[in-house]
Order: sequence, then structure tokens, then C-alpha cells
Amino acid sequence: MPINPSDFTLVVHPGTSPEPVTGAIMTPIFQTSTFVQQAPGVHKGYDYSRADNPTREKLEHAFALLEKSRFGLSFASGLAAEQAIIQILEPGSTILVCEDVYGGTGRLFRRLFAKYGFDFRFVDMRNLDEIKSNINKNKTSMIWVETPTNPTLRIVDIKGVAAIAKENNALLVVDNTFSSPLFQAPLALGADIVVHSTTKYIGGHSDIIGGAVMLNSQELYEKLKFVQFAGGATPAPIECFLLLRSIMTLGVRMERHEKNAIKVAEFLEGHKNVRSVYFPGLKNHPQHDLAKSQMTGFSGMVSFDLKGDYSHVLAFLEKLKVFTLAESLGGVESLVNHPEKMTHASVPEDLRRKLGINSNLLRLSVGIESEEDLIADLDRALS
Ligand code: P1T
Repeated sequence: MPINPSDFTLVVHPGTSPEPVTGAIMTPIFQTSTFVQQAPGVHKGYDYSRADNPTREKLEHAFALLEKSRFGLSFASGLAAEQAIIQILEPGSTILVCEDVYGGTGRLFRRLFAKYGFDFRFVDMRNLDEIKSNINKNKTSMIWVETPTNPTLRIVDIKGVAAIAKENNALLVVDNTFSSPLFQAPLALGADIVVHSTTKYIGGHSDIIGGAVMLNSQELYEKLKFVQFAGGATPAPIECFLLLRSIMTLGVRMERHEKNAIKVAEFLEGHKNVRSVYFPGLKNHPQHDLAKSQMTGFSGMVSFDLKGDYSHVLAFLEKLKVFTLAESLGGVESLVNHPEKMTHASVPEDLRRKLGINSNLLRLSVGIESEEDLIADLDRALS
């Protein structure tokens, strides 16, 4: 499906302008921790890089452009961004969480924040009635959605959840990492806050760890800005520079990721050694119509169950040459991940079973290589 044509232009001009002193076309890396002051408190708008840094400022402006939001904030990782969002809530708050979030998100909530009295309730958000029956108007302060989900590629109806959130005075957060801002716009669908692991598609080259938060509310922005400044989980200037550079190619990369992923999913669907394929772009994905209604493209993530037992999985992984076995996703190179033993090992076992994260499940981050080479690689390993 198409990316909005104007977004190809937007990403190449992510709000940056030539540097005024030298005319450098690219935003310089202001690799400095501190800034000179003419008198105490008198300076050119920057005093200390944890508070503000010119390279980071440009990046945060670019983040806001990407999600068409009023504000953007950057963090040292996707999880640092998520942590900041929880930290704007009162201790003891109740939060409804989509049950199949990234394993690290679940770990952050269950093992770190639960210690501080937060009450996280994990529910199947494909079913809006489950959200309604678990929400408490006086207690639930936030609903946390990931869509498509990692690794089973389920879809959550953002508009539907936004209506429930509004009715109950709860904030709606959407982790938009799997779609990238070019294939899904949660704020336009009613979300209050969007979060990204910029380590993935926005970074796109598997060379940085980062996070982003985008939102429209001034009040929430100020709270998050305070957490960012007081907590200090900010990215280094060089990482801000690398992200600004990556954003310029986000359009062409996402178009190609999606094109290759569709081909890979169709190939896997027809293979005799594959039991099931999870990709929202396939017509027989149970939520294909919902995906089509809220996404402008299906992105580049494909999961599937291999037939056979774990020894077949190991043999398959060993034979792959183009796909590399590694955690993470969204880079230009194709990766394969075994969620049960890798990214989702921290998910409680009963929940893993319920979600279908078993030893036969594999997750592909389909890169931008040639489609023929990707399919030939899978074909060789599958046979
Ligand atoms: O790794 P980090 O930048 O902290 O981002 C965490 C994160 C948040 N949200 C989603 C949807 C994610 O997929 C991730 C990180 N995921 C992986 C490392 C992975 O391989 O799935």
C-alpha cells in the first residue's frame, strides 16, 4: 500500500536548515556537555546538554514532523522513552497493557515499575469488550497499546480503544515501532502519546539504540520534558545526528521493507514446511481489514511457525545465509529472531503459551535486499 507521497519529501527535509555560521548543509554534531554563560543564567539558550542540545533539538523537531505532532522528545532507548511515560503517572496508578507487548516492555512493567505500586493488567486488546470489562473509571489512568504486536503481529483497533480511553479519562499510549510513522498515525486515530524504539525503523541501520515520544498536549509534554531532564536518559549528540541522517531515507526504506515483506509472507504461506504465517498484509490474517483501515502499509515484519520440532528450527537457522540470527528489527539487513529463547524469554511461560510464542515460532525482520535473494535463502533453508 502506498506511503503518502508528501511524506517522501517530508523525511528528506526533516525540519533542518543549513547551520547559520558555516552554512553546513547537515546539522552538526554539537558534541559538548556544557555551554559558556556570559553571566550566571545568561547564555544563548543552552546551558547543559542533559537539558538541551542543538543537535538533539533538531532531532526532536524531526520526530514531531514524522508523527505530525506538536511535540517530540528523544530518549536513550525505546525502553527509556517508555519509562519516562510511566513516570508521569502517580505511583499506584492502574495501567491496562496489551498482553502481547515486546518482552522488554513487559519486563519493565512487571519487574521494575510493579515494585513502585503500579498495577499493570495485561489484556487481549483484540477484543474491545475485554478492555471495557477490565477498565475502572476511577483507577485506570492509562491504556498501553502496541500494534502490530511483537512478535505475533496482532492488530489493535486504535480508534476503538481511544473511544474507551476517552470515556474513562485514561490516557492512550501507542507503541508505533512496528509500523514506523509512515504507515500508521496513532495520534490522528485518537491516541494521546506515541512511542517508538528508534533503534528500529527510524534508525534503520542497526547502529544506535534510541527512543522517541510524540504528542500534542502541552501539559503532558512539560511533564515528559521534566522527566527527560531530571532523569537524564537522553541520547548523545552523535546518535541524534545519526537518527537525523536515517530519517532522510525512511520513505524509501519503508516502501522497500513492505514490498519485500509481502513477497516473503506470500512465499512462506505457500510452503509445505510452514504451518502458519503472521503478517497483517495477508488476506487471511484474521484482522487484515482492520489493519487496512488504520495502516497505510503493512511494514516489514513477518512471523511464522515452522513444521516439525526444535531440531528443525535449529537446522533451518543454521542454513540461512542472508537472514542473520539476531535480536532487534527494522534495519536495512534481514534478521531472524527466535522470540521464545531471545526477545520474549522474559514473558511468563503461561502467557507465552497463550500467545503462541512456542519453540517453532520465528520472526523475520525483512530487509531491503533483493527479494529474489531473500526468498532463495528461505527456500534453501526450508527444504
Ligand atoms: O530496545 P529499545 O530501543 O529499548 O526498544 C524497546 C522496544 C520497544 N517497543 C518495541 C515494539 C520493541 O520491539 C522494542 C525492542 N525490541 C527488540 C529489541 C526486538 O528484537 O523485538
